[in-house]
Amino acid sequence: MNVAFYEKLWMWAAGVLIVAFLATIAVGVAGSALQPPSHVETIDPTQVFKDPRFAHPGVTVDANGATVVAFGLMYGFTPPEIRVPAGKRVTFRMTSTDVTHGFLIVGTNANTMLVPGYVSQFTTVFQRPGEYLIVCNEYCGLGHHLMSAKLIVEEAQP
Ligand SMILES: [Cu+2]
Repeated sequence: MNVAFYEKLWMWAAGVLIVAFLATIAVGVAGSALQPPSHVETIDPTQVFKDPRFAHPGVTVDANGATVVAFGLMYGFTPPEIRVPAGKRVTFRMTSTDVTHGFLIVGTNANTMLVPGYVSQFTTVFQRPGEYLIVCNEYCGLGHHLMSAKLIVEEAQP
């Protein structure tokens, strides 16, 4: 079979691009710990306040790390201030009571959507103590720009 030089060149170029695109996924997963959601958990968005999983929003700390239970609603996060220990595994469990919101902790790799009807969960570790801004990064309505919260990463007790 006779394949023209330029056709071969473009086929190789396309092959190299495919490998490059797959490599960016591999680098994202291995290097930056970017992962798709690990599980699917549903919730009735009209019953979030009554649901036992979200009845007590806040932080629970135990020997393995911390669990944060929170939800987004127009136009804020509950709780508005979250305190977690530095250097420990922190699992966030969140949902929305109304429309789709975003949950981005600025300057970290913590970033998820809060979709009504679903529980968003991810685990991360905050190494640097300090104060971090949490913003909604999914346009959710007229008060979207007001929707923020605070994450305080506290130095681990010696
Ligand atoms: Cu929002």
